[in-house]
Amino acid sequence: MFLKGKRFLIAGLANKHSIANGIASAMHSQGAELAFSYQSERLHKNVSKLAEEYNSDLLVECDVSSDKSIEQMYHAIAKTWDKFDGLIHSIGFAPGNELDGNYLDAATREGFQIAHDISSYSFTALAKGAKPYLNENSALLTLSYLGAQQSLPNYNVMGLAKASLEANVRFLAAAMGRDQIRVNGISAGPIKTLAASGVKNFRKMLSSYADRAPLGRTVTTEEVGNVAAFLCSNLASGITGEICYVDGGFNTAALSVNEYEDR
Ligand code: NAD
Ligand code: 0WE
Repeated sequence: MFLKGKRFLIAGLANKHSIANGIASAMHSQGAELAFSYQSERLHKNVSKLAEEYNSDLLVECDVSSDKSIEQMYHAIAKTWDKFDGLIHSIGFAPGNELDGNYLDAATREGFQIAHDISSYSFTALAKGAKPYLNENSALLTLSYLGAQQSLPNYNVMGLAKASLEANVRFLAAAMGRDQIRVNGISAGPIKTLAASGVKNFRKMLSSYADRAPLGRTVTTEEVGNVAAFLCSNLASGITGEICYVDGGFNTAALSVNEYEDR
């Protein structure tokens, strides 16, 4: 129970398939007390059902594209929690038409701005708002993807936004470290969530991943959740500014072992 006595806000829970749900489950198992923020009224019922399983009734609406919405969320949380111990940012978005086809053809100024605002700046905005309420030894965590480091089909402007998010992790770590607040990221392998549904050839991508990854499979939200729980706990007290890969080793392998084994 390495999160006993700690309180975390989880932003980005949409349904049971969400990476945020794997994180909530693992953190709850380790004894954490949880609050949830959800994007819009439309998600309230879903989120409150899931939150119940984690003995949480601290649910607040927050659209991270609005500073006012973020301010209202922290105001509402402060009515129940005087202080807390960190937050999980599990939010990413680009307009759908940006994530289809050739990057140069798909890219627009507006899509670029929205992707960077929702997927990267919002982490800074949440950190800024949380700062007055954070205990010492707090931890902030966000979710990234390999597209931050390497190009791949269709991920397009989200790759640029994730590169910005990973730099954000390093600059926030430097900005908050002297207050003993740690900031890290997890770069997760592909998982079939709401944000991945509707992505062209996603199933084909999952099987290419499984094939090249040293573990020979993709990862689960539970596996991402366990690493999230570790990074937010005092077990990781010496880790900050880091991007930790939870991808079955995919990013470490240039070729699949399958194609070269003599069997
Ligand atoms: P998901 O759809 O379950 O979660 C995305 C969340 O972002 C949703 O809860 C949605 O409500 C929220 N969101 C979008 N715009 C928002 C806004 N304006 N205000 C507040 N919330 C907003 O999908 P997921 O796959 O669990 O995604 C969570 C994170 O994990 C994202 O950052 C995503 O980029 C990242 N990630 C996903 C994968 C994958 O393959 N699924 C892999 C690596 C990283
Ligand atoms: O970060 C993500 C999801 C990003 C995402 C997905 C959508 C689809 C629906 C952001 N915005 C939107 N907007 C929508 O309208 N992942 C890592 C999952 C993902 O998404 C991809 C991937 C992978 C992997 C998109 C194209 C190619 C690969």
